[in-house]
Amino acid sequence: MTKYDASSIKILEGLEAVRKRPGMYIGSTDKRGLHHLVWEIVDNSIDEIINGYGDTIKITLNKDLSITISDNGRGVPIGMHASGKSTPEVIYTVLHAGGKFESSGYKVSGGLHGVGASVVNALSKRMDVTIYTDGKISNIRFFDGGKVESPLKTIGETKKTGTTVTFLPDYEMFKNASFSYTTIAERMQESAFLLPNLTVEIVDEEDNKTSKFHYENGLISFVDYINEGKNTLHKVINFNGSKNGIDVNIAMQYNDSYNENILSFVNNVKTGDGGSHEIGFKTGITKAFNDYAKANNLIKGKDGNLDGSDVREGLSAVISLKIPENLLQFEGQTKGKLGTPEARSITESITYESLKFFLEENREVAMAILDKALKSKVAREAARKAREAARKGTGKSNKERVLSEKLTKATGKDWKKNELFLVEGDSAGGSAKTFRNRETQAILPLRGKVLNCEKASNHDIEANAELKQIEYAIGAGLGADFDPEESNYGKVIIMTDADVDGSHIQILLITFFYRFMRPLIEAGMLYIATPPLYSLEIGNKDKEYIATDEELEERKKTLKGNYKIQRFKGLGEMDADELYKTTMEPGNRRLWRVNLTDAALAEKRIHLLMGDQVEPRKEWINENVDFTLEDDFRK
Ligand code: 1YM
Repeated sequence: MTKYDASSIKILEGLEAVRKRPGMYIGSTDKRGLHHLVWEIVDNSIDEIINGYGDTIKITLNKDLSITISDNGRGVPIGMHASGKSTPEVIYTVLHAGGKFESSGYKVSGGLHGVGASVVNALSKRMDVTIYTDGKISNIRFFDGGKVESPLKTIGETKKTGTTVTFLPDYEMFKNASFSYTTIAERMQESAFLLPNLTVEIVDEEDNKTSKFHYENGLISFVDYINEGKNTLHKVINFNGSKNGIDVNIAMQYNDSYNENILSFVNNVKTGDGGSHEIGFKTGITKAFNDYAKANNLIKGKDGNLDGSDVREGLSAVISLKIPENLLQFEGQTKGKLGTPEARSITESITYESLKFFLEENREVAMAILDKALKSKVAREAARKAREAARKGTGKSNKERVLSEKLTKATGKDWKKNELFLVEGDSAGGSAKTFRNRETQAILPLRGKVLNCEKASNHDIEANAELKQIEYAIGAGLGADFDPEESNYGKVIIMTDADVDGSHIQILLITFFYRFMRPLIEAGMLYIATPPLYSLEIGNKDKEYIATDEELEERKKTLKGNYKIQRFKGLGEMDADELYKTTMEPGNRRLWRVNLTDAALAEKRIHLLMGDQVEPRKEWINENVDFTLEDDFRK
């Protein structure tokens, strides 16, 4: 018989709190939250490997929708805890248990990480932990959100060491979510790049897929991977150094594109919003290239200096820092930005010294990169002169002419409040014009398909009338010259039909913004409007609008008697006032913000999905798109 004493009741209350408010512990209960459970368990394995124990992690997606994660570290300690319970029982049932989170020198405690294995248990239908340590195999099992089904017991002998955790998420809480092989594989591949002694194996029992990641060359392989399929100017440059307990490791390589791709990590956790280490790196490379260019008479005087943006054109780089816990500072809402001031000066000096040395030793590489940077400088200065001329009135006419034909401007002067709608088709554009908010909303109708910027040459893009209109309407430049602070609008909103063509136009436009106005996306200024799919009329009541098929199904269950459902095939089928009310009016409309959480992944996806190589695209689509879910196309 189980005895419930005061401490057991407290533990159950703790786990219950997690079940009541899962979002507080794992962020959300969608796909992202579900995968958070995996990272929670995997991070314990990774910590063990970083500390020098074990070298392999295996993840299996089981047919019964549970997942198994195992490592060959020391194994979770199996001794008794002061509370009279076994250590594993404490680790998997007590919130925030695990003294290890304070003790291990490099653990990052910012953000959502490290909330503990007990949170995973609380949100699981079943959890099974098998530990190989001290010559024994020990097992403990839980059910229904962390209740002990079978306490820790020895089930055999072994010479191995390690930990294996299997859990079945409580899918009542994670409705409609399922584990994604691709998501897990991509994240684990990233860990394998950062930890060169790690091997990760991933198995999907349902689809009979497996992947294995191991990269002895670490960051060099990471940059090779980012630049895969691009024309690179030289071999990957790799350097590292260490000062005051901070380790810096950097790999970088230029390709012949205009895109900048810098990824940074601190203690193996991605710093998606950059921070002091990225600033140090950027300052370091700018100085090193300017010094080299001056020493070799490629530029003269102060006016000749290369800008940071000049030396980052076509650059792919990965920056990885190890910072002791007492120096760690994270900033920003998502704690994705490094604050640690020392990281800036240390990264800058290691970058500057190493790159300076490298350039002196590798003249050909130095000249190839500088040639590109100097061209960027010329283009940047020409663009600035053109802008200044436009401001003074000269050269203005072309821009005005391009726009006057198409753009319906907003009358308000506060750019942050103003919105630019890019509307599919002239007829919907016309409706949008009549019923917009004249003060804040501007309308630019787009005719037909937009150019695919991933396939087109820069010349084609420059000559494309539609894209020119967008560039001029926003008025903040293009490419390296783009500055979101100069934008005429606080929001740029893509409004297309809710069909396959509309989705295509969306992705073509997003590709354009990603390639040529990426800071606009990074600043959270790009949006997608979501017109309703259906209208519902019941007798003579006001029309209702329904956004998705799921919502329609739900609504239908509550309907009795006579009603009329209309499916909108396009924006043009709505009356002008309907379009405004449902899709454009602040407060009523639903906008999706386009965000860029994973720049490296976005880069590869855009290249893959919008580029000119057909086979890899087909492969990816076959693996990742579920053709039975017609609904996905609208999203
Ligand atoms: C599949 C999940 O959890 N591995 C794992 C966890 C631990 C240890 C080893 C470990 C850590 C330490 C000492 C230590 C954990 N230990 C604890 C605690 N894999 C997985 N592998 N001995 C073993 O950090 O000192 C929590 S997790 F709290 F007991 F130390």
